[in-house]
Amino acid sequence: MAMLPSRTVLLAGGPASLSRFRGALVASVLGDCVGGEFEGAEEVPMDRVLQHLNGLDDESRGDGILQYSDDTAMTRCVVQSLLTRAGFDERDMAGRFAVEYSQSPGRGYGGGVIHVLRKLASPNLSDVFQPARAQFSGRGSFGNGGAMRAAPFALAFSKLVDIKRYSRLGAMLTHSCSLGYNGAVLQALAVHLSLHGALEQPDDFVRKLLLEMEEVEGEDVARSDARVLNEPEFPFCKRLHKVQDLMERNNVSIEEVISELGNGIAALHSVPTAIFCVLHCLEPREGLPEHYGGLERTMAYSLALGGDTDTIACMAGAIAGAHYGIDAIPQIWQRCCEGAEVADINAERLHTLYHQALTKGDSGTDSQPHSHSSTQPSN
Ligand code: R7I
Ligand code: MG
Repeated sequence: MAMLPSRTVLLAGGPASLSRFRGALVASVLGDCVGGEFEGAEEVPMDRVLQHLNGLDDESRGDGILQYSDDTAMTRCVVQSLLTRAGFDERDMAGRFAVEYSQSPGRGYGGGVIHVLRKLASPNLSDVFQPARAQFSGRGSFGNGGAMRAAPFALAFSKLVDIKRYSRLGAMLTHSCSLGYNGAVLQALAVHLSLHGALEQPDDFVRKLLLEMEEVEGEDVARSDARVLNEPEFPFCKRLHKVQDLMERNNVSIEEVISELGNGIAALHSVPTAIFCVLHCLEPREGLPEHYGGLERTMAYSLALGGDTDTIACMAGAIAGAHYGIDAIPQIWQRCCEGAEVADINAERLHTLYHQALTKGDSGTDSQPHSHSSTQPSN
């Protein structure tokens, strides 16, 4: 018997459709912008979250009222670099981060990363990965700053090997600890799978992530970083197993999600959390408005966790947007967010680049958007 396409497939289009590309980039901006309100709160009563989101429907509040933070600022740099260079170029990307920070330093950057961004502005810098390596006594940052800007790698490259390689390198420009850059790899993989419809089978989605991350975290450097930071080996895989456990439970409280997965600025305490938010909100949930679709539920739920709300909602937004597509994001919400229009235009450009590369690859004339990398970062 032929399977009928699901409602999401009908709405969002097939794998890697334009709607999914637009959904991913625009919903990541949305999460960043709406999440700013609750950043740092311990846990936010759902009533307050819904009040905030309902307030966005007030036409009189004007366009672009919610400003984006470093999440979107850096994501835009990644996108511009990938588009301009038609692939990964670490010097170009690093230069864009430095210029963006110098022009607009008040976007809420992490306390450590600003030192990297200042050093990246130096014209005499020969190794653009060096400033990140010097962070935190030479261990590098484990913050989620690499992961928050990882979605575009899944929209520029179609092969898993490229997505893993370049999302890692892109993150290493500021985050050289494996607990930082592997969070970026996990986030990019989640967006990639979602873009290709894998959230239609939620259990498989997590199993596929686990399969990839077991390889990623099997590296010696990841094992030794985990030991040094008093984490178990395969820390992201461990969290993905917790995601599986939480998915199996009928009733999961927000307190349990926070205590099991975290809601903090470490990549380990936020990327698996964002993934769980998306999975949990695939179905209607008690406490969330019945008229909300999955994208709206994901936004509301991410904010209710408190903590690093803008970044968790930004990452959950990218994954959910790639699943539900652009039409799932209320127009009025989009209009409230600074940078949503630019994200939409960029998504279309990435979609063109992605499919051009695929066509060339298929005809055997070229492969994928390529690398201009001259150096490889040492660990
Ligand atoms: O990771 P990053 O770019 O940003 C993290 C969050 C995001 O939500 C941003 O939007 C922003 O709001 O902050 O910033 P980093 O400065 O690299 O890391 C953030 C913080 O994590 C640092 O300021 C430290 O407090 C902490 N941190 C560490 N502390 C001790 N040892 C990160 N790595 C370490 C470490 O190795
Ligand atoms: Mg943030």
